[in-house]
Amino acid sequence: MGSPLSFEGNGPASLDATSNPPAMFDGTTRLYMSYVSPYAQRAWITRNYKGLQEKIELVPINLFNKPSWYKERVNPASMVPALEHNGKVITESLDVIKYIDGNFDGPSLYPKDPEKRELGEYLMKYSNTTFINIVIGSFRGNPAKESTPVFDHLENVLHKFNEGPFFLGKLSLVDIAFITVIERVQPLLEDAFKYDITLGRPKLATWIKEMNKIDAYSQTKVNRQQVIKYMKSRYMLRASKSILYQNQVSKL
Ligand SMILES: N[C@@H](CCC(=O)N[C@@H](CS)C(=O)NCC(=O)O)C(=O)O
Repeated sequence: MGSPLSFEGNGPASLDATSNPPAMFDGTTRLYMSYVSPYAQRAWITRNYKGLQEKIELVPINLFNKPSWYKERVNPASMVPALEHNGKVITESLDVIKYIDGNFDGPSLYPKDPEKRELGEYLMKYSNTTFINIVIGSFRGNPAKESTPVFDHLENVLHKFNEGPFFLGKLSLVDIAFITVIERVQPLLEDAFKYDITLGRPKLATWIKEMNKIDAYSQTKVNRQQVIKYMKSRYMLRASKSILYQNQVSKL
């Protein structure tokens, strides 16, 4: 029986501490991921969008009951995602999505235009640092106030290129980097704080709608109620005295 907070997704069953490792470095390209992780989800979306379902095998890892071989043989940092390709392992979600985009067939997810690339680099880094830190930090205080500048910043950037509803105009790795985080923080902000991040932010509202129309993304989404339950347990019940519970919620 899985823990009440672990969940499976739309793909193969997760490997846990009782599972054998795959035959590593046998020529198969493998994406080690988790259905619960926004970082791993970025790589999963990128793989799907580029039509690499047959070329990159998904290897979901149960982060609540992780196999010991994962740290020993795949990623010493013990985190997902990790991509096994051509005898090496690439880690860190932003590096993994850039690697998949640059080294496999399928539609390009990064523009050639230097101005867009520069903004794209900045935004991807921002999605993993300032943005996520401020939004998650605000859950302990007043999110409507504290996270306003970062959502306003996204709204402003979305006004920059008008050839499409996405950050760099056309869909890119930048959109993929942000949507998996938005998918988790937006429901929690609405449910627990009655804060609608799209109110007064028409570009952000349209961007979220457009992202949800993309199958490569929608296939990877986690159920909204599960997200809310998980996010509450992770960020709003930190004082819980249950050690088991603390272990279960320290995965995101
Ligand atoms: N900076 C890393 C963060 C990856 C990360 O934090 N992954 C989490 C899941 S969301 C993880 O694997 N944690 C290990 C664990 O829970 O045991 C990236 O962008 O890939």
